[in-house]
Amino acid sequence: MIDEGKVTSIIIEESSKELSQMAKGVDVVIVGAGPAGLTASHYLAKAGLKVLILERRVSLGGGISGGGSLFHKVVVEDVELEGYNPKEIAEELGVPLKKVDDNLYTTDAAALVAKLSNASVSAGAKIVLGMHVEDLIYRIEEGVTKVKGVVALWSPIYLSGLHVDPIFFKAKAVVDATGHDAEILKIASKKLPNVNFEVGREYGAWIDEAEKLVVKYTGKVLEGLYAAGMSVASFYRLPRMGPVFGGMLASGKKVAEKIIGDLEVS
Ligand code: 48F
Repeated sequence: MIDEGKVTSIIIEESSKELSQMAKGVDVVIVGAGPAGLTASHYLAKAGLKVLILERRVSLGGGISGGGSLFHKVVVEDVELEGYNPKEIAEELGVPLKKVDDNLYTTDAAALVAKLSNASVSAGAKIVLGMHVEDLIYRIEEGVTKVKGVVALWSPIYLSGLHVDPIFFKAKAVVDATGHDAEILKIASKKLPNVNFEVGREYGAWIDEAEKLVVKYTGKVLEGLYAAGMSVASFYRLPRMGPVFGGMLASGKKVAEKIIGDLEVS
């Protein structure tokens, strides 16, 4: 016999225990559970870091699921992008690939979502869905603005427009993996002192350039704040690439390695 009240109390107690632990501080908060955020979380968690992904939707995968105009296949390439090979990363994460051209492979959008999500949680990353990040925690140390965590609201509260105060998650590093909108970089540009940048929108489509440049420019934007995936393209005004996902995987892996280096994980 399963008691209804017990089910609810288990959910609330177990969630609260974890959320309260994570609020006090994790190593990395990743905003957005798209391809870049999920890939980054796998490598960060695998390196032993405490990783929390906050995703405002109640689903994983960001822009993957829609494939190319809702066709259910996506493309990953076998090329070197600034030292990262997307096909090799996909294989490392268990994504089933079919060769369709000289250096092009395809997989189901659903398979990519499933395998990246599995790689993330299996490595130990924690994913909280339905959580909208709306602001940043910061400090100014010796004149330098440093990001120290995020300010978040459950998505239904955010969407309702109710005047409800948010909750906080402290972190040594925050990653903007919010896609085209580069929401966290926009927040930084508007809400943090001594930050002198503006965030625009990516240029039109040019796959070869987009895939290389998005990996090249992936990395730290401010002390404590990093960008991965399409937020990099918006921030640096790079071209877009559509349903080719290699650059997102490579960008996720690169940002993870950068943070691991910066946090000096041995
Ligand atoms: O858009 P998204 O998939 O970003 P990505 O990882 O990959 C981009 C590709 O999907 C595709 C492309 C390249 O092939 O052009 O678009 O860079 O995933 C971003 C996730 O962030 C969530 C959003 O719901 C999505 O799942 N997100 C955005 N803003 C917030 C957020 C926010 N303020 N708080 C929490 N989650």
